[in-house]
Amino acid sequence: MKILVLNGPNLNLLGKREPEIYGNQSFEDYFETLQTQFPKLDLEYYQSNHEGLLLDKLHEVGFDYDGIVLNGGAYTHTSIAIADAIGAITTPVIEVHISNVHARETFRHHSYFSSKCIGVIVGLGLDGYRLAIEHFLKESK
Ligand code: CA2
Repeated sequence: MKILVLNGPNLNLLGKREPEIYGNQSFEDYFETLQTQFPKLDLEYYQSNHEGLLLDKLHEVGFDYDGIVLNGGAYTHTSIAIADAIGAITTPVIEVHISNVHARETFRHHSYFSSKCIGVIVGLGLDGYRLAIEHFLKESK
């Protein structure tokens, strides 16, 4: 089973700044934990700060992989192009946000992605990624 974890802009800064919102662990470290938690899965991680590269990655894997866990960062609230890509691909996507976006600024309350995703997990910290993968695993059985 192949699952892509796809992170958008600024998520490469996790663990370096704003620990009160995003925690103090880097995503690379957390991804190693995820791989040990799901040793039988083919897990891939990709992060980009560039909208077009995120689109290219969705197009690349979105007809072959079994699931995509997407934290689009701030593009969640701005990108119709990424929303269109999620709608165009056949691989199911789960939207994840580390922070509870609904308890933050109003501009973070709207997501262009949510209606195109099979589910949304917000505010549970990095554990949201694990929960999304658990869901894909459960659905495949
Ligand atoms: O809560 C989330 O996961 C977000 O997707 C994170 C995005 C934010 O724009 C969304 O509204 C919610 C921002 C990621 C920035 O990550 C940083 C990490 C450390 C230091 C600075 C930014």
